[in-house]
Amino acid sequence: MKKHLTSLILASLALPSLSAEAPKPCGAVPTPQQVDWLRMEWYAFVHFSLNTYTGKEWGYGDESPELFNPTDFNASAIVSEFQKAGMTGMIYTAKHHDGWCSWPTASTKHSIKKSPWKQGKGDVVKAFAKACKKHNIKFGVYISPWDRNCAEYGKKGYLRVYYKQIQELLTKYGPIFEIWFDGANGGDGYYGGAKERRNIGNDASAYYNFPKIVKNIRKMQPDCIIWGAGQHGDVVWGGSEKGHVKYPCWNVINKDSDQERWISLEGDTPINHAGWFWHAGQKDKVKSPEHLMQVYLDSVGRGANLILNLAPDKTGRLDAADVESLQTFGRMRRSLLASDFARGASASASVVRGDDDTFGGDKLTDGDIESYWCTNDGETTGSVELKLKKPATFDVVRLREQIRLGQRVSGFTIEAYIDGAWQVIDAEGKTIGNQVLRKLAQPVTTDRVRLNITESRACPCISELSLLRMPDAQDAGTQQEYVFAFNADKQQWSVTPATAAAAFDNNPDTFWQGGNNDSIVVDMKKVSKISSFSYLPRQDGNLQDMTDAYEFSTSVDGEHWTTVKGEFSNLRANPIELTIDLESAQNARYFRFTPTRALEGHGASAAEINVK
Ligand code: FUL
Repeated sequence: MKKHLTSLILASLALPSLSAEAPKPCGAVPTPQQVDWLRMEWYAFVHFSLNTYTGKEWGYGDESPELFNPTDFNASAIVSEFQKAGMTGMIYTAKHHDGWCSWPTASTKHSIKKSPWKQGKGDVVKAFAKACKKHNIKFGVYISPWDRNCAEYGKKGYLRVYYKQIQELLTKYGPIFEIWFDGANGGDGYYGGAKERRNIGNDASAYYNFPKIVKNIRKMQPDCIIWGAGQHGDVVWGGSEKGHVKYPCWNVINKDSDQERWISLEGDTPINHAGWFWHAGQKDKVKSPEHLMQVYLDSVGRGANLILNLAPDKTGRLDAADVESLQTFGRMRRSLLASDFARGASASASVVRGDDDTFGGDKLTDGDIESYWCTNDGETTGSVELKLKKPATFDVVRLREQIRLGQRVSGFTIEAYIDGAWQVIDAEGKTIGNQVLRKLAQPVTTDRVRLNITESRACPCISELSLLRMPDAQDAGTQQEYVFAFNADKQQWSVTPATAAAAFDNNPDTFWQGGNNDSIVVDMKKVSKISSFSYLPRQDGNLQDMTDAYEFSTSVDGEHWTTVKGEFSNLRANPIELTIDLESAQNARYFRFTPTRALEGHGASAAEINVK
């Protein structure tokens, strides 16, 4: 900004007759903290807690703190991988839904003080905060509002506990760049032994009093970005745990009203198909670097940020396969952004604000994110033609708006001069915001490119146009996007009812639909040892009749059964295959799967069921 102001002043001194005023902001503008945050682009999520040791995605709240005992946890080694990959920060799940606090809190006894690790003297939050400082990346915390351990959850008493926890995290560990208030709230839980269902109603903000929480955070850490908290914070969920953010992507709520407010989006996803926490056997389920690139294009490349989860295992180390994919993607991203063929190109604009060079078309290619090309007030369309120093081949176009003046553009096209004629290479551009990365259908070679702004809420203010080249796919071998937990030989099995065959056909796209409490019985034709089973929910994006609680039984003779019950966690946000470990391995020729609850509706469904 400073640089821009200086050039504005210099320009007006040199050419007093051609100095134009900067445009007024349009709609809501981001705070300086929100701008800095958007420039961070991507950072790590770390889910590491009691669930790491139980194999669950959501703990019930009755897990013993004794479980937490990593033998080889080295926060610095983990954070150095993030830093090496080019990530700009990390957020740690200091407390997940099971309520166990990974720092020595005074708010509850359900904490690391009761864990054997470092004889109860350990502090995972401190270890990560320190490591982030050492490796020069930012540190943030996730602190689940829902607490399935606390006896007072759902009542007033819990709020005192929760506020204390937030205060501890924001006052004892240095600067926190982002605090995450997860949206999953209320439901079954241990709740101090009550073992019941507790609901906080539809308005989570009213129960937790998020306006008050936000006010207090601003006092304790004015630069901390607040994720969630209803819409009282700075950033909200991108809308899927696949990391994709919808496009067009507006960074405002209540758009075009006097209540308009700047709220950015963050796409979140685990690097591993197995889930947010570490799970045995997950090395075969890591997302490929190419998959991660697509996630990056669908989040950062749509004007949002990306938080990518890596989960330490029981020893406290990251999974080698996860790290390899992360580093390969990190190199691909660096290579994508490294050369910008548009840099220094000469420009001619259809219109320049007040004919003032300060707002000229060449601002698109000067490498200065603060300077921008701009039209006159009221002119909401315009184009800039770029002449590159020499022809270049590119397949990604990056555009950035000067977001300090608000998000404006809602339509653009890009053309290239190919074989003696202008050809549209991107006809579908909508919003820009902090940045869009537009992947073209195929690489284009040219020395002339034209940007056309076709629709904007006010005169467009475009700060950068870059022409980039996507590096080649690194490892086509890891492209496979769906891997089942186990490769059971299902061909020999007989399934009752026969309509349930769709849940045993190794095809994630077909699924069985039945009624709640309708059991599926499988005869595997021979006795074997079963230590776990896995369930893949319907994959068609519909939550109706999606089974999220079960009874699972095993039997040697089909008459005497051993049964376990449980829930499939987090399916609403992340309907992935979940593996359930049985407490002890069972000899079985038969197993029975009985759905006992649906996320929505009263029916039941399953896309795939596996045993091992
Ligand atoms: C969700 C949670 O329920 C998941 O367990 C995970 O923490 C994810 C990041 O957010 O809402």
